[in-house]
Amino acid sequence: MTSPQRTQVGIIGAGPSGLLLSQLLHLKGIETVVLEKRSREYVLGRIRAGVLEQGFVDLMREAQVSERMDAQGELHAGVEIAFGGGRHRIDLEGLTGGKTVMVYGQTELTKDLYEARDRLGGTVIHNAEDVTPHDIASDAPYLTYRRGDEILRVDCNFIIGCDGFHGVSRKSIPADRLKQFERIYPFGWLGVLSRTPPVSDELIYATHERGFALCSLRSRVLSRYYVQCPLDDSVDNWPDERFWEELKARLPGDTSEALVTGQSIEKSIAPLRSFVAEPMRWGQLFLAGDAAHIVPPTGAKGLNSAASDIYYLYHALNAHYQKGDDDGLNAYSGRALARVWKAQRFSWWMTNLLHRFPDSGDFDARMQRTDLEYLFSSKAAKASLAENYVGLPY
Ligand code: RFL
Ligand code: PHB
Repeated sequence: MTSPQRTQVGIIGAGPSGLLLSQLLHLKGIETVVLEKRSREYVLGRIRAGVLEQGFVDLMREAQVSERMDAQGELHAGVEIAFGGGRHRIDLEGLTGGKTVMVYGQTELTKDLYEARDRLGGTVIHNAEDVTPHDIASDAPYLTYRRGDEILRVDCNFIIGCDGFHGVSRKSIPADRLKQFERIYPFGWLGVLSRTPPVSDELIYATHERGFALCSLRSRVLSRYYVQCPLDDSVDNWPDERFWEELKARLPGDTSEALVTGQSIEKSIAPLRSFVAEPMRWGQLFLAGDAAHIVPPTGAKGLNSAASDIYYLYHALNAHYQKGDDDGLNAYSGRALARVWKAQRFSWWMTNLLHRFPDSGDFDARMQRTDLEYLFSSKAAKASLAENYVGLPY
């Protein structure tokens, strides 16, 4: 083994969580090394989230990576819910005292973060295999990884696990100390990206007997659509024509008439899962983002929950290095989890409200309808949806 590299904070994973934390800490003079299993091209090829809460937008600005987002992202003051042949608008701005969300793709945001890390000379090591945290319960933890035949070592004060749901960091916490909560939903989302103008200026969440559908967008010329599909389905079963036909069938008549279809440029199926691991800290290892929790995408909360973890961690690490104050680090797991569980609740509620569950009966169907009718008739219910959708305070 070559002599160890030394850093202050070792970060596993170069998704949005790992890159954003590394960038924020760098601006405070705190050194990081980011170890990523995949290539940069692979990371940038993933099409995922599109809706950012105000808190996330503010954090991107603080990280000095908001220039393109501020120029090209779209502020959305409302979302719509399509149901029973009509469309009902939730006035996010009016119901929350002026709050909005930003529509800007995770792919673009990740690109911006990579560019900022390059500009400041940040260390992001790609194709790092077999990344392993060691001695996490001691005050001298370290990471090892493999490149080809070479085993390399990074010594650090803290290890931050930003390596997503399938990463190694959560698995490094002793199993008898980790409590995991999980719900797997009996369906997935089939997503299509197409170079077509979006069907509506605002997002439309549609609930229909045939299943859920979502009309989202990345820009005025790039649309992102989803339909609920069986869990064991394959994209091979979904030629573009079938996808457009199914999407149209789930939208109100005037909306499906207005829909501009075209060739898909990406098509994938994602399973839906709710998951939380507690605690989010073990010794000097801290979990953040999808490494610690997953939500079904219905509430647009996955990436935003990752961002709130990064917010708490960034401030806690900064207080440690600048003032020797460890209160934030000690409070991290509890503070992050309190917000995470609220995002879990909202995502679970939105998923239950808008999807068709294969095993549900007449009673469940009527409850779902009543829940929707109540929502559209009650300002308080709409305000509750809006407050959660724009993001609870950090
Ligand atoms: P990521 O993005 O999964 O990044 C983890 C990184 O760690 C790497 N890695 C490893 N590196 C080293 N060693 C290992 N052993 C490693 N194992 C893994 C991986 O290669 C990867 O680069 O986690 P992060 O950074 O926490 O970010 C989380 C978000 O990506 C995720 O929450 C969102 O994409 C979820 N999500 C949405 N969130 C929203 O807030 N709003 C949305 O509108 C939204 N829509 C979505 C979504 C997720 C979706 N899918 C496909 C899951 C829509 C979809 C369809
Ligand atoms: C997306 O644009 O990919 C998107 C938007 C809202 C969601 C989920 C995904 O709730």
